[in-house]
Amino acid sequence: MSRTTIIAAAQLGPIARSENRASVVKRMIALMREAKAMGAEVVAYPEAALTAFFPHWWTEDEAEIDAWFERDMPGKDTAALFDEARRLGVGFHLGYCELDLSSGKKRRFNSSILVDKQGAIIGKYRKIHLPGHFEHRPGTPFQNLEKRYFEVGDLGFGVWRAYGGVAGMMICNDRRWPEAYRVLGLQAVEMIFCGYNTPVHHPAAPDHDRLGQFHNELCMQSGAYQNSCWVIGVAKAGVEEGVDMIGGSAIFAPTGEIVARCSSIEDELIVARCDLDLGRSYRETTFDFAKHRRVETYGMIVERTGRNTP
Ligand code: ING
Repeated sequence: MSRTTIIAAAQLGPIARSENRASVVKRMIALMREAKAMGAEVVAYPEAALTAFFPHWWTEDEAEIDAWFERDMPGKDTAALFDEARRLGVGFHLGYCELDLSSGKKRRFNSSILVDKQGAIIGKYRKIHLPGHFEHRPGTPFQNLEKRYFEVGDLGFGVWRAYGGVAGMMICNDRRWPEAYRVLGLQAVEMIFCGYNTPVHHPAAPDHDRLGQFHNELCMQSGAYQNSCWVIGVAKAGVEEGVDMIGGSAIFAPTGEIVARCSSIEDELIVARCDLDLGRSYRETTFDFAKHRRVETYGMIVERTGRNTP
């Protein structure tokens, strides 16, 4: 008898700078209720799901920057989401901007959490691959200042027993780096939750724009297939403060197939019955790491140069 978990991806449309967290949480609760009605046991929300994606614009005002972060999780506005999850008996994944004061120093991270059906936080991840640039680039149509506003995540890629299996997380640009999936795959991850805010236009490489959706699916299909796991990719989509972002939220099977995909660039829910044992035949044959990987041979070269050629 296979272990199945019904997983929902709750894509969000644009969030205006002026939209407050309470209003966004209301949108998220509506999607959570729809997910529950469709039998979902866990709902995944996008990266930085509570506010507009502020790394798309430049500011040096410390107070303005801090206003985009959550000091507490749950906080006064997100408590309603935790309460509703508990009431419905649904777990959830949430991407948010974390302000950590626990060390006595202000630390800012692009983070995500896994919450169980009782509303308890069971896992946290802090984004490692921060794309974009640190300096202001006034000549471009928008910025990507994640290197300025966030620290590189210091929690590594972890897995947790959750939602009937083994769950892990990554955030947005992480999904373009195969090592992110492999570190989770080496921990026998069965479902990876990944939120994203991905502009259609890439100022540094405009010729890539036409392939944005293709690359989005390519990296998550390969990550799922090469690590015999489910991948749930959830977008913040649509034109947000003048930045057009891709949608394409989807649920990827360990076969590499897409089993559900959003068709809009607004708030939209997709749901899939995920057989957590579907990856087993891949993990025990093609991707039997112990039998086929020879990391002792190529490990040194890749570690030293980051490439296969010395
Ligand atoms: N956004 C984008 C992403 O990785 C990007 C940035 C887009 C990088 C296209 C490279 C190519 O999807 C975030 N927030 O990481």
